[in-house]
Order: sequence, then C-alpha cells, then structure tokens
Amino acid sequence: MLKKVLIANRGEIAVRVMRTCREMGIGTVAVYSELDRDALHVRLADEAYALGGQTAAESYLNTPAILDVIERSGADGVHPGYGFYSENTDFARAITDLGVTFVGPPPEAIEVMGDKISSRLAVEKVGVAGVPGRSQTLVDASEIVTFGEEFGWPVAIKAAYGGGGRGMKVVQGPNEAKDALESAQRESLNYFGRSECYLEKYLAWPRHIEMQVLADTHGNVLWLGERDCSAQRRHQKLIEEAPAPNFPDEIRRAMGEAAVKVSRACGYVNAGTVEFMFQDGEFYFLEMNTRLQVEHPVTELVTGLDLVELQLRIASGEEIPFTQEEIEHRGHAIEVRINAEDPSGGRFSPSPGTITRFDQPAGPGVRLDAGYAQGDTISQYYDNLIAKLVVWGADREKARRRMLRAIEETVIEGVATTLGADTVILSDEHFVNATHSTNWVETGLDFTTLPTLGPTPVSVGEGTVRKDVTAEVNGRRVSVALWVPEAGDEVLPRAHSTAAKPRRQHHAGVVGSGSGTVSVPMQGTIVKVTVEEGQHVEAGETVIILEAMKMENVVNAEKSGVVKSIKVKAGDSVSAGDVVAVIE
Ligand code: MV4
Repeated sequence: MLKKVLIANRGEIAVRVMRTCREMGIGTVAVYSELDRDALHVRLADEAYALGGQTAAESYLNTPAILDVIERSGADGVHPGYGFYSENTDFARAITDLGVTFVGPPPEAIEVMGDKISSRLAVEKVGVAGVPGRSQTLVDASEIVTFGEEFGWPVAIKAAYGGGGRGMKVVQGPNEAKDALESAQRESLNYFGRSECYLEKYLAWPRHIEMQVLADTHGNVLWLGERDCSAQRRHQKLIEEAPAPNFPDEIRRAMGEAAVKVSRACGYVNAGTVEFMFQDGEFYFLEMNTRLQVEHPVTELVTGLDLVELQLRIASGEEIPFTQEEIEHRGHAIEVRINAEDPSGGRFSPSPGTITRFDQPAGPGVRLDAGYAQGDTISQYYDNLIAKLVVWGADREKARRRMLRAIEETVIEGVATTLGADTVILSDEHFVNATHSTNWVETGLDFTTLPTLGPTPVSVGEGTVRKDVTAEVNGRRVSVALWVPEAGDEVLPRAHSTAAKPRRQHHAGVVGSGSGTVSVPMQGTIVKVTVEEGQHVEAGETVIILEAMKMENVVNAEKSGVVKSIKVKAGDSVSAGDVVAVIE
C-alpha cells in the first residue's frame, strides 16, 4: 500500500482525497500557491509545500516545482484529483519515471480517450455506438451540408480535442454551415490548442447519463452504476443524482456492460467514467473521463463504497475486493454544486471574495464536501466551486426534500452562491417528474426572480437600500426588511429577497460605474470583441466575451453611445479592472 500521497490539487477535491488517506493511515502532502498558503487543503495535510505563484499555470501546473516537492517529501504516490494534471500524460509519465505511482489510469488510456475522434473509433470497434456521425476531421463546410441532407438537420459540429462541451456548435441548416464551422474551429483552437472538428447528428432533448467504472491491474473491470447529470447550464453541471430516474434496469445493465467494454478497449485501470447521452430509450457513447469526477459522491452514497479508497488500493496493485454481483445499490443520492457565482437574472457571474459566514448543513443523510471554511477567500484565479452538498434518501422524493432542507440550513455570506438556482431547479416540476434534459435549465427555467446580488444595489429612491434584520416582537422572532441609507464602504446586504426568509447573502462583486469606460470585472482571457470602433451600442449590449474562472462571461456596455476605442483583442490576457473599451 502507498505510504505517503502528494495531492496535486486544491480545494474540495484535495480535501476529499486527504480524508480517505487519513482514514487509511496514508500520509498526506499538500502543495499550495501563494494565494492558498492558509487554504483548507493545506491546513488538513500532514505536510505542505509552497509552489509559489498565483495563477494555476504558475503553481498547480508548475511541473518542475511539483516534481521537486515529490522528491523532497518522499511521497510514493500522487493523486491528481480532477482538472489540473488529472488527464496530463506528460505529468503521469514524468512521475512514473521517478518511480512514483500515479493514482489514475495508464497514460495510453488517457491518450485514446483524450481525443474524441480516436475514442469514437475505439468504442465502435468493440460494438458501442456513438451518436450517428462521422469519425473524420472536417475539412470544408460543404461536408456539413452533405451530412445534414443525408441525416437531417440540425447537425452538431464538435471539437475533436474538446471536452466539457466547448467547441460544440449546432447547425440548423445549410446557410449556417460556414459560420458555425469557423466559430467551432476558432473556439477549439482557443481552448484546446487544436482546431480539428467532426460531425454528429444533433440530439434535441438528450439526458446526460454517465456510468462509473472501476478497473484493477488484475483484469477485473466492474460498473458501479450511473449518475444523471442532465441538470446543467452551459456545460457546467449544477445537480447530479444516482440512480438516474425513469431509467429501466435492463438499460442500466446494458449501459454498464457497454462502459466495461469501453474501459477494456482502452486498457483502462483505476476509477473512470463513461459518458452517454440517452434519448428515446437509446444511449450513445459521448466520451470517457479518465479521472475521478466531481460528482463521484452520489455513487458512493448509493453503493456504500469509497471510490478514493478503491483508487488507492488499485494504484497499490490490489485486486478489487468484490465482484460485479456483490455491488448493491440502495436508495437515492443527489448532489448540488455550491459555486461562488451570482445566478441572479440567469447570469451566473463569478463572485470571488471572502466567505464571511458559512453555516454548514448537517443532520440525517447529509454530506458536505467543502474546500473552504468561514473566513477563507475564493480567488478569481481558480475554479469557484466552494462545496458539494450531497444527500441520501430512501427514494428520490425523500432525497429531494432532504436536499431542500439542507439548502435551507446552509448560510453563506460574503460571496454570492448558486444555492438559490439549485432551489429553483429542485422545485421545478420538470425536475420533480424527471422529464428534464440537458437543454432544460437554459431553455425552460426562469432565474429572473432570484434576488439581485449583482453590481447594482437595489434602490428604492436615491441612496436607499434594503437591509434584512431579525427582531423580537412580543417574544417572537421575526424577519424585518429595513430601507436604510446606503452606507459608504460598509458591507450591507444587497439581496432584495422576495422569499419569506431573507437569503442572507452578501455580495463582494464589482460595482458598475454606469460610465463610458468598459472594464473587466476579473482576470481572464478575451475570447471575442463583439463591437467595432465607431459603432453605436445600447446600454446592456455585449462588448466583450471574457473567459474567466472556467466560464465565458459577457461584459456589457453600461451606457449607450459610440464606441470610441477598443483596447484589447481576442487572446489578450486582462486583469481585474482593466479598461477594455471606451464609449462616448
Ligand atoms: C451532443 C448533443 C446533442 N447531439 N451531441 C455537450 C458536451 C459535449 N461533450 C457533448 N455535448 C452534447 N453533444 C449531439 N450529437 C448535446 C450535447 C449537450 C450535452 C451533452 C451532455 C451533457 C450536457 C449537455 C448540454 C448541452 C448539450
């Protein structure tokens, strides 16, 4: 068994891995950037080493610095978590060359599955179907037209080296083909460094169902059950559950067996996930994630297994200690992601800042995997996942109600969170009846009634803001809304909550100036400038698309006028507050 594991990650997943290591008597080594010196994963580790740097590239992706820490700490294994190095074969090979164990699959398996065309070909060979399409690189827009005429519109253009859904473009008809291909290739090049794209028939109302697999070095490959991740927005999963609702047992078994075939086809070892789309009773291979996933806890809660423990045992050369038939599935689990994002108005804009208050939920069937505690700061430089709230219930409805209860108990102040949006999703009849699809959050849900936590304080008349306080009247505790003068720098609740209970969330975001200078709210990369110098824009019109905190964010004009100058172009890096355009 491994003796000392370096966790090459941060936040909730680093904490998650360390907890199991601790239970197994395995020593834990944390690494940290300058900004994470006092982070939770550092506080929980047996040993912690500075990597220097602030951005991920300067710290958690600084290979020489991490290799150096591996040697200095004497770690005999590295757990990559998800993101960062988890699917980086150069890193896996570099540590293996040092005689250190990579807690993950062989690099060859990552390579086969890392490229969507080669993975389609690999699974076709073992008789697992992808969405009808062409496993070849697109050269010309005319191929899209030919394909659409043969298979019907719409058609999906996908990035061969993509992931997480970026680079997919839906083409409704022949006249959109050329622009869509250009835009898919541009996005693909921006995000993945490669522009290759291919074609598939577009499914209009698919569910995203993924199958957990586990493979050891002794030739055993098992499926551990599915997770339904259909509740997502712009390829960011919001809520995941196990088992998938309205999902017949024989399809579950067929999907499990298909996932095992896919794993065997690429020589998989360790924990992995095979993603499928499911529509009209058929499932189609989408891609394989060659890592532990964010949503793995829902599988843990319904199977009673510890996936990190199994990863560590497999990496140590042990055989999986149970057979396929011995795996039991009990009850229902739901996970919601708590991100530092402001979902008001359906915008989901990143909301970095310090968590000034964090009351954690507890009680029957509740698990919270958090990467932060009260007083910790969510940096604009990293993923903004604060925590995952996971519940178990005897059936889906019990789990759903338990989740709503647990969300009510959770109080986070100082940053905006997605909890309000999670409540909207969990309460909607499409989720309740499980008739939702991957398109549903974006097309069928209304987040405009969520409290505005964004740039503009809710004003009733000049300089007045709402403040929610609790008071005692005749010995009874009541919530009261006060309309008070806006205080200078003092942090006042800006939440204008229509709910009976105030949301109690403060926001530490950037306050819009209403001026003609357009500045970016956070550090990131310009994806696109959507206006030209000399052009007239309306207040609220999009000027720039900014990639920040793993999301595309729109930066809008605050006033109407003519664009006098544009100071950036696609690909430029910008810092928080940088002026990117001037409107007069
Ligand atoms: C599709 C699709 C419909 N038809 N392919 C998005 C993520 C990417 N890896 C694959 N994705 C999709 N591929 C065809 N031919 C719809 C999606 C899709 C989706 C898939 C899984 C989970 C969430 C999704 C959200 C929107 C679209």
